[in-house]
Amino acid sequence: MKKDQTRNPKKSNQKKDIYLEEESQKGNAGELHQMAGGKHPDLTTSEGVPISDNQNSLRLGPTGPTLLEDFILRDKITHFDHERIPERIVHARGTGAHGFFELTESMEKFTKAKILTEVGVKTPVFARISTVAGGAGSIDTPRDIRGFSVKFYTQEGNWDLVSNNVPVFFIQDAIKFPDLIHAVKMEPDRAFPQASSAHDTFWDFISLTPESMHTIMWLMSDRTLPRALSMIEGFGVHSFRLVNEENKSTFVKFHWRPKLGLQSTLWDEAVKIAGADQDFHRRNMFESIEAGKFPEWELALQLFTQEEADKLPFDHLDATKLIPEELIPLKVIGRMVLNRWPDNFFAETEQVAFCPANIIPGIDFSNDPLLQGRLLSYQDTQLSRLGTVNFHQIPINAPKRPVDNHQRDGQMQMGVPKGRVAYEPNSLSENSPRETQMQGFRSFEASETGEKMRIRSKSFSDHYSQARQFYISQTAYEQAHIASAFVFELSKVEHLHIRERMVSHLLNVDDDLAKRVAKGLGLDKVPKALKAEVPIKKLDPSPALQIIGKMKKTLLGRAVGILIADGSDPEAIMDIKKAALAAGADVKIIAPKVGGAKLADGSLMAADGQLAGTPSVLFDAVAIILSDDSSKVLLKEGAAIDFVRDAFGHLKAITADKGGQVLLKKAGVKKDPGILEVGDTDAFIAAAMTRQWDREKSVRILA
Ligand code: HDE
Repeated sequence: MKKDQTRNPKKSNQKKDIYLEEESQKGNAGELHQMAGGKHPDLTTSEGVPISDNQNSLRLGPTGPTLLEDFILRDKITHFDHERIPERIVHARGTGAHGFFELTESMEKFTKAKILTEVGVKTPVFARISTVAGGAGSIDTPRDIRGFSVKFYTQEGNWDLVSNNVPVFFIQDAIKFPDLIHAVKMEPDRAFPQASSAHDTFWDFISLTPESMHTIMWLMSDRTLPRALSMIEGFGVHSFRLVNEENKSTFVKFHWRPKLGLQSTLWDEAVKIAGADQDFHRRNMFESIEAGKFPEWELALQLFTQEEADKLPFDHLDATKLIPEELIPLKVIGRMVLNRWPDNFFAETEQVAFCPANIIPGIDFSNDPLLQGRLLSYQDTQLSRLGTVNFHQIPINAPKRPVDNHQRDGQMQMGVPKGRVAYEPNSLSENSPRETQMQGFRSFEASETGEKMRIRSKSFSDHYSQARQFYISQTAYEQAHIASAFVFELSKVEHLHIRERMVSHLLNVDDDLAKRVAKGLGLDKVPKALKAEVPIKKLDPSPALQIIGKMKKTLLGRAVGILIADGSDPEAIMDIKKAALAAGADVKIIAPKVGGAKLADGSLMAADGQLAGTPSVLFDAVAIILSDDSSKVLLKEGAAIDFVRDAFGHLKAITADKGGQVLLKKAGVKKDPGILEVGDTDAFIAAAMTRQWDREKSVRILA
């Protein structure tokens, strides 16, 4: 309540008392209003007419029919009926926040874009992070690529960097996009599965599309199971151009790198989080921003010339390829901080309209055929989603520099242009807008020749070398997760020939991977490798492609859960809580009752969550502090046993006192470096900063 008042600091209404007097005629609604308290502005219709009764429609006598003339009812219901707009065809589920971008190193040598040359200037941004396949109301944690869009409101107009959390894409030509999306979305005859790639149509399409093999490796990796939105990387995918004052162009790939480090969940954990908290990522972003722990990323560039591009062992214009950091290093040039939650989800996060074609002087496109198709698609989709050519006037989309041109009218026109002149050139107006030859946007002058044809470049033909490179770059733990993800997804595929065809592709990626998947699928015999279009290269491993290698040993942005009950030891609780808070973690107390627990010293400790609704999947490490009596009671509580068993199964650090050990025993927890006794707090905090990867082979059979 308090927060809402600070967010909506509107002046109070003097006529409130008359309103409240009449409330008495409305049954207990009037009483409830008085209980709600506060000073409120007039409630009005959309036309601004004050409303006297918002509880009852106009009817003929107390039990008579409702009257058609009730314009107040019709205004309210009609508006409600039209509240939804079409959700995005892809990336419908998203979470957005405001913030700023700050340049730390000038890129003047490469670009004239002010946002990339003026060090220290803070440019406002709005970022939206999304899943791809599910609808707007779907869960936050499916196995899926995450979209990562940023709108920079620069002094030279809006620049949109519309990225994903993996650096490559499934297809090489935009014309295949509708097929890809139709294949992954719920199957049209049965309308399921929602937000899942584990079904026949997806793998049918993929197994017939060799160019998707590299991205499929990323999709099956833990990259698509992020721990938090603030722990993902972002990649612009395509090569773009930076263009400097001398009109010299340098190719660029954009990367976002999370300050909290990269981190993912395990598959079993992600599945259980979906049950515990469908809004796990959205809630985490909201709570981090409310707590002043602002998500932050570095912006880094890979810069290269045409000559350097010519020496790469693949075509950089092919969106199924990445440039390993080991070949072209990343240059960190700035940071983005998200520090303000939107005031209204619909007005901002839902209505924001990103478009890769929104670029500014000093930035330009490359010929990547996927990017070229995107330049058309986003504008077009906004027209159907937002319904009018004037969507750029919606506050979240409006540039923060003046907009002036001769475009006029259209549905939902909000501006009131003055004057007689709406064309150019003209001699009737002295202050109508004119082109600015020098500062205005000029496309990079690239010379292009060629035959007009529907053709794919031969330089795009290698579909397996980088897929193989990705796989061999991973740690053994991550390789096992990838193999198991293939087994899980393909086991949901009903058609045997699709499963077999996928294994035939995997033989071109890595023999061992293919055999593990074949075994996991129970295939009688391993099918033959499909014929690759061009010889597969033995590229060197790139450790930068791992997640485990990029995790940071930190508790910042992470959470520790402490399970307590009546009789728990207050000192043990406070010792762990203090140490975890000092390390930067959030700490939550979980108890069998939300009202809290009466501790050994007789004090009442409030709970942040009730045991059944706050499972350990919501935390990165847990402590179990229980009296002997409470532990006996909790031995009969499945939620308590699962709390411990899942923390163990998800490779988390666990500390427990004598009472807690009783639960550990019942849950089958075996001693390892991540299982600690209460009192050894430093060791617990150190173990909480990572996962016990070696434990995994003892808790599940991976492919
Ligand atoms: Fe998108 N994509 N896309 N995409 N995309 C959309 O635009 C499209 C691609 C990405 O938070 C749509 O506003 C085509 C690559 C993000 O609002 C649509 C192709 C990358 C978002 C569209 C691609 C992306 C979208 C749907 C193949 C990473 C969410 C709603 C040529 C670099 C934006 C909308 C937000 C959204 C088309 C491929 C990222 C239909 C045709 C590659 C992050 O226009």
